Amino acid sequence: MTPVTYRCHNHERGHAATIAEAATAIDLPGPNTDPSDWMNHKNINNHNKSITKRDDLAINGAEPAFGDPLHVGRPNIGNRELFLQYTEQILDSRWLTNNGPVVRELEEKIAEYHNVTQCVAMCSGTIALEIAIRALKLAGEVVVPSYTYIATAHALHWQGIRPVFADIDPKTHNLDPAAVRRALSDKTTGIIGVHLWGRTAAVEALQAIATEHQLKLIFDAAHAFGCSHQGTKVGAFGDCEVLSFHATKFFHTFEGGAVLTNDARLAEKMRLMRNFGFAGVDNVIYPGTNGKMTEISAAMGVSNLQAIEKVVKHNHQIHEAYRQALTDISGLKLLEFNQSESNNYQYAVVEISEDCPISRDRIVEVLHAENILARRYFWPGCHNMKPYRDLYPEANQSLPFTEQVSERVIVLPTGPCMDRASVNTVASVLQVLLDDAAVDQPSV
Ligand code: T4K
Repeated sequence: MTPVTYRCHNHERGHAATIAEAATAIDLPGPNTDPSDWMNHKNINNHNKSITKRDDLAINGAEPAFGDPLHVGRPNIGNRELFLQYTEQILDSRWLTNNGPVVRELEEKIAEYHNVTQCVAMCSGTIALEIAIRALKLAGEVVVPSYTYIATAHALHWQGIRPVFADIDPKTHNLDPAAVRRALSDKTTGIIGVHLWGRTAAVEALQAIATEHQLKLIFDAAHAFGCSHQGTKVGAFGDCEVLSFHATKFFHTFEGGAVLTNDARLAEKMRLMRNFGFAGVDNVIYPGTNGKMTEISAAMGVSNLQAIEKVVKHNHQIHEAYRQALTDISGLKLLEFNQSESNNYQYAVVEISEDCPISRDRIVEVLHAENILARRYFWPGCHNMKPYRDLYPEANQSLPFTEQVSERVIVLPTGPCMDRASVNTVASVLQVLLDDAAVDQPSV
């Protein structure tokens, strides 16, 4: 491994290049070592209830299907043993943050994994978005989807930029390029596309608009770690792409995020910005912020990266299990991934049909009673959240598909707490509920 070298605040590097090198001395597992049991999770098989009729539902007085709750965002714990060994090493080294060796090692590995030259690790995806927005000098208005996590909009508003919400394509849940064109004004300086659920946005069409109107283009790739678009992994599209490493993400560092790009100058600027603008020990050349990732977070990242193929495989199996189990339930449709791309399969997103005999919110309520903590992401859309509803009350007029989709989506539990049997139990709850609602709606 080539050690990464550049200045860091208060410290000119002179010690061991990477933890990986130091680790050789203490015999850490190498990259080919089988990760410890990342799926070792007490929720697995905590259910044994058969659900075949309405009286079996917790909402009708039965025991919940699951003793422990099933979450949408149960964190993966990659290679636990490796993480603990890194932790010892970090504590012994007393180098805890400020662009330390494990952060640099993680950046190098993530850049390599995504085939880009630059990865700038940060303390959260939100800060990474804010820094990318600032480094690209966005101002005035920026076009974004409303159907996304609130952080995409906040990262703009926080910097005095107006998020102009454009509608989505109801088939992809991603920004509709035609709606983006309609949202442009003479104040527009950029577009932020979101690769929602890890399914990539309309990259070429958005790039064409950005080029035509001389706008900057950022992709919020918070859901899309390791995902590809026409065979190219995220990271290379637009001016830069932003990952989130929050605990609930496919790949996490407890909290964290990163900007990926092939633009070395942009990356250098963002490195400066995340470290208060320090260009040397006493030399501040920009009014920066603190966006740094800690060493312990990076250690979690390196440990998760080592187990990543197992996580993808497990997620894919769970997604396939949902696909099979939900096939015969009319009124529900599971969003598919393009099998010819790299996917992380982190989200199992179900859309209820227009003629579904029961409301989305009632379905979520029934699932919660079974300890199945399904989510209504990203209801009601950013434009309907108080800060933006107060500022831009007219925004809803141009967002019919955002409103429609956000009323119909349910995200089901995935990740290490799930196995095929739990998926089948979730599906049997849905089957009984919908069958029952179809014959006798008022009783459920
Ligand atoms: N852009 C997009 C498109 C995003 O989706 C996000 C974040 C961002 C930007 C910003 O990136 P960050 O600044 O967050 O790095 C969660 C996450 O907090 C958030 O990171 C994520 N998107 C969003 C989609 O989901 P919540 O509030 O809906 O979920 P939360 O934190 O309540 O957790 C979900 C479930 O996971 C719960 O049932 C509890 C369980 N859980 C959670 C944590 C933290 C665990 O079992 N263990 C845990 O440690 O936002």
